[in-house]
Amino acid sequence: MSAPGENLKINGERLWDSLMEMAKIGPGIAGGNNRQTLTDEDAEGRALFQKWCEDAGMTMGVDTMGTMFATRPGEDPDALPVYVGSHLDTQPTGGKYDGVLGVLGALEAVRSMNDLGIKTRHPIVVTNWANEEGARFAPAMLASGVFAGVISQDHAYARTDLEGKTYGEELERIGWKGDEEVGARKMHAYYELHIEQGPILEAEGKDIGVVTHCQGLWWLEFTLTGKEAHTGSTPMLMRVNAGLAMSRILEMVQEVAMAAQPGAVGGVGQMQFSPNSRNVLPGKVVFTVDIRSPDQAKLDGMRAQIEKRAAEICAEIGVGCSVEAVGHFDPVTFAPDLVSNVRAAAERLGYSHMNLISGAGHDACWAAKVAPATMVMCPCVGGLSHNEAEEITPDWARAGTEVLFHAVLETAEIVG
Ligand code: HGY
Ligand code: MN
Ligand code: MN
Repeated sequence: MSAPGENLKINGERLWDSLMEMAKIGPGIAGGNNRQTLTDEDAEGRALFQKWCEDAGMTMGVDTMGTMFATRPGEDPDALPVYVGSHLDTQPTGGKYDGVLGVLGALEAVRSMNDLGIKTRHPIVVTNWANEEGARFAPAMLASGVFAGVISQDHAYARTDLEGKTYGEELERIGWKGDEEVGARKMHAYYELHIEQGPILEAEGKDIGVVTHCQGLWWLEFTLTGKEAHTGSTPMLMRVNAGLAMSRILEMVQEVAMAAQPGAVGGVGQMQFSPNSRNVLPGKVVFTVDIRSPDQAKLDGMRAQIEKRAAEICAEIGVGCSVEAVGHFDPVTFAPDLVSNVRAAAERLGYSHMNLISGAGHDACWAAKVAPATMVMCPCVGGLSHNEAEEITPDWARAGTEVLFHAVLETAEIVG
């Protein structure tokens, strides 16, 4: 099929209204969102998304991990669907657009197909992946990881949040455990629109990121075992201070990541002290080191260095040290044909664009294991994300969605 004409546009106002409507569900305390996975707020957002999909003539399926699949029929009953989606769950202090733009942008593409009376050979499936963020239940991209067959559903169901609730229990509790077998669906292709969550596109003045790759990731969960003791009466030389060991490990992670520049990041976002009392030295400290690089050797080299040096630091202080890899994916190369569709769509529509490696992980990284997949990115203000002040412009949202729309139509093949 020839590529769709540059006149095929989406309804940017309708898209923006839907983004703002969804943002009312699970509001944060500073203008963003706290719609964490499998919370009542997540359930409310899911219900609204389902209503919108059904209003657009789609039928909803849900799998046993809670991922939602809204289908717009194609003309060829034998043609595998083109999947288009992202995630509606947010960080505890998340923005209004991370993930949400990809789900509602995909919905807008279908709404626009309806407006324009477009028929496609392949069905279109708008997808809301469960638990992309991994903030409440580690790891990130949990449901898409089960879908791709790299994480077992049993493992996923047993993941616990900080209150000890399990994924499986919470999915049942909110009433969004579907009946479809995870991964039984087969994809012709997968597209995901997402904000960049970094500063490059805005700094370069580009409307569109043509995403060629995504950097790989390790989440290393350290458990350090010290000795609970009085912070006042315990002499310094008698302490078995797990908190001190943790601080030295954090400093070392920074050193390792800086020494691996360019193209490497490392840091810690979550830690727990136990008993977490002001005047008790911690008996246990648990924290997750997040390291990433687009270069496989660099990524694995950082992991090896950090684990080796952490063991040395703990031995020196006399603190017990164990580490578990609770999240991982290798660097991803997206499907060149789909990447070309995105680039051609941006050119046809007159949007400035550049190749980009995604710094953040996305469900597309796991979808790429089971089907040709790629991403479209738009800038975000100051490159800020995972912060309630995350912001984009309506023009960026429209441009990204319009490019997504055209690339999807190219793959789904217009037949009438
Ligand atoms: O961690 C990530 O890269 C994604 O935002 N879940
Ligand atoms: Mn995201
Ligand atoms: Mn995120």
